[in-house]
Amino acid sequence: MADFFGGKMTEEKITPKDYLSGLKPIWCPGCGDFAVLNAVAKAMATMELKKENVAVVSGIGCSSRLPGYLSTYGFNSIHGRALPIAAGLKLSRPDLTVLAVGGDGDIFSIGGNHLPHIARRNIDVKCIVMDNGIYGLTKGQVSPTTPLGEKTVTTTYGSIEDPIQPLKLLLSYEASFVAQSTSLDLNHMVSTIVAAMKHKGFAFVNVRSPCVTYRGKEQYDVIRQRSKYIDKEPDYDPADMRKAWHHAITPEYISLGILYQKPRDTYDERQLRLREAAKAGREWTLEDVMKGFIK
Ligand SMILES: Cc1ncc(C[n+]2csc(CCOP(=O)(O)OP(=O)(O)O)c2C)c(N)n1
Ligand code: SF4
Ligand SMILES: [Mg+2]
Repeated sequence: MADFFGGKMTEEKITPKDYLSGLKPIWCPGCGDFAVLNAVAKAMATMELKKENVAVVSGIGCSSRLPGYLSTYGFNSIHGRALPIAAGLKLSRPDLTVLAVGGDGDIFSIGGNHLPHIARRNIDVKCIVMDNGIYGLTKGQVSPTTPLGEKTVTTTYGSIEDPIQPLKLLLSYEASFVAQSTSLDLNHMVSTIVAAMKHKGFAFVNVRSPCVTYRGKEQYDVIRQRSKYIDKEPDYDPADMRKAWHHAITPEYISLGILYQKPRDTYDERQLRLREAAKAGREWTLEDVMKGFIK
């Protein structure tokens, strides 16, 4: 039997399907984002999250359509603004699990200036980027993660830009959880997203997710051939920042797994403590607050 949110009222186990809205995705056949949607639903089912306690925020892009395909709360907002909206939501409703999802263009390009601040503040939002190295929705323009020399509709002789490297960025932004996965490996995505959800603080997951239409389906082969699971290494230690840097900058392979994880105080917790301290011992009136602004 379903409750008001379409959730289960009985003791029946929640399944990934319960997190899907039933809206048919309009992604191209073969798009990597299908697998990301499934992984997010599976991760939520693994965590047995109540749908009414989850909000998924996005900007604009093919990948940013993802919240519409879920039955949780969702907000397909404006281009580049998934992170500040997710941050505001988390700070006003700390009880919610808040995800920010989107593409390389949305998160690293137009929304790029929000990334360092949510990371350094360690706001408890889980950010999942579907990194396809292209602006898919607007028909294949060069993006900040398009490889040097790649031909796109705006770089017909090959891109002359050096791409940004997301994992390097996030490590230098002091993100407390930095991971990479790929649409090619559903189980790996699920376990990585579950780990991100369990992590206390800002968690960043870069998902190599092919755009078959504008980067070609051979992207699957490129990722398959170049990937390496870093947690299979004998000396793997995600708390070791030096090793994390090595896996982030190596040109030898595409690192898959949790590169870095070190929990620390979150902004959310500090804000709560600040509120308690401000309230302690005194009643604040509107007049008191206004006086603070007029010297
Ligand atoms: C302010 C603003 N500028 C530009 C656009 C056009 N636009 C929409 S999506 C997009 C890029 C999307 O690329 P990405 O985030 O990588 O998503 P993908 O489609 O590849 O999943 C652009 C440039 C817009 N909607 N709003
Ligand atoms: S254009 Fe690319 S990113 Fe967009 S739905 Fe098609 S394959 Fe996916
Ligand atoms: Mg993209």
